Amino acid sequence: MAIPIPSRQLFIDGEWREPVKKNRIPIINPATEQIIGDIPAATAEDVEIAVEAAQKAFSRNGGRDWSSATGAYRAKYLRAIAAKITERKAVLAKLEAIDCGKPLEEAAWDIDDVAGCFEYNADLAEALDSKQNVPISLPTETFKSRVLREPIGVVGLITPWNYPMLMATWKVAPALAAGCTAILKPSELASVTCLELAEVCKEVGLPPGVLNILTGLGPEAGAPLASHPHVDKIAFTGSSATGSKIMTAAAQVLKPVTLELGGKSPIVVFEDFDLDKAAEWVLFGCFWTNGQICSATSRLLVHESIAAELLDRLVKWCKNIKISDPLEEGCRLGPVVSGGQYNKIMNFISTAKSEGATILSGGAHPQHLKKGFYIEPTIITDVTTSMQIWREEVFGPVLCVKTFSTEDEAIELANDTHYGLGAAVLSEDLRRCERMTKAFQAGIVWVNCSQPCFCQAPWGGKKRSGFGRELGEWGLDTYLHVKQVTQYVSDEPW
Ligand code: TXE
Repeated sequence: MAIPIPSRQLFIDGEWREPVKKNRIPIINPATEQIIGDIPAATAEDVEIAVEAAQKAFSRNGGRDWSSATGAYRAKYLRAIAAKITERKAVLAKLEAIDCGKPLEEAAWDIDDVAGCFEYNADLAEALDSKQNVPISLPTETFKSRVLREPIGVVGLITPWNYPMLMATWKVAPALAAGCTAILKPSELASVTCLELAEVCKEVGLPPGVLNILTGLGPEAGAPLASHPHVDKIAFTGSSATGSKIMTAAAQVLKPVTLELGGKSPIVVFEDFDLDKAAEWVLFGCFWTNGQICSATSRLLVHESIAAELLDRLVKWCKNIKISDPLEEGCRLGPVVSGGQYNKIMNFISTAKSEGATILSGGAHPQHLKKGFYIEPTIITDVTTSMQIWREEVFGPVLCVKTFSTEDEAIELANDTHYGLGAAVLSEDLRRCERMTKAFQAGIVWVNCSQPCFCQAPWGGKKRSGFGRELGEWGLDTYLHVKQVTQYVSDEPW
């Protein structure tokens, strides 16, 4: 059953605050196309106030500030946030399912991951305390060198709508663990659970200004954050086009950026792999979260000898799964996030048809649903490598398929993309898997699976899928500044 959407304001300096221009953005339920609430729309004026609050929280004069507190102190807050999120899991999962159209069961997994990521970063924060003043061995005894790891400063975190709370957490948790203070700008298409994160922070008594949450449009709230001279770093997940704009803005003030952008990831299925298991991974890899995953393995490369049998299994699944309101029991595929995304995906499908590809399954709005941004799971064959559907990120429930005959051909096709986020290989021959792993031009490789993600393991891309890593210790490092301290320790005059 649907639940009411809480009405919230911007979260700045530990308080709810109306946006300076008092504007709001409607929330549209993608399953019904109805307006179900609204979120505040921040502008440059609000960014200014939030940056000031974050600066103050980073280093107060006197008193205990976030940046110089111990990691153990910060970890207590991260653990308290994790506990509150777990307490509210049922409500948060529902809100997320309603807001972005994700099946409720998947939304619930995401909320577990959110809590897990805060917990894990609490561990990293504690461990940071013992990683200060690490001595460096020098080829002389005249000097001593050591390394301090300090928080970068005030960070701007700009996030997308496909995993609203989880993508925010991938940035917020390590930023806070490192001792940075932050301004989070979630996507205007799905901000509801990020505003609930603000409520959680209030309840656990997170010091004011440590995390500020500004909802709003990209050009109005995101752009001023990216270009702000007192925001010391930007972490972004989203489209390559917006990533490029953010990097350009950041370059004006020479601030570091980490970018997690789009993808067009391959899954390569060899003839020796069990067909039922292969079908499961291919489907999960492409259609989970309604296909709206940056790392979705949306290009299936299948050995020609098993292509017909595998496709048969995939089509059967596509025709039998439950497509419904994400809150309905057993829903496997909900609507895509917005009308804009719906039209974009439908255009990809019609361009593929007009370029000569075959829509083997799906390709339309499901007939049993009158309203909502639903798209049937779609499988496209007879694809050439020059077609748009092969080259561009669709970000919806669309799988395109090509066959191969040799391992070399599979590698060439797999790497035939500007993107380089994920790649998967399914084969019983582990030596072959190892060769493929090395040959893939991608930041993440899955062997005999697709998509599993753990907050302990590094996440990020190559080529136009971006750079910098999130998660694991690598994720924490992107919020830390390494300071070299070298001391003259000899009694002899220099
Ligand atoms: O992305 P945007 P959109 C891809 C996917 C999708 C396409 C468009 O292909 O179809 O992007 O989605 C903020 N300065 N991905 O339009 O614009 C924006 O408000 C600063 C892949 O939603 O990249 C939001 O918070 N910020 C992706 C965030 O950027 C700006 C996940 C992402 O929005 C801004 C989502 C600006 N000028 C979409 N313009 C992935 N890698 O997982 C927008 N924003």
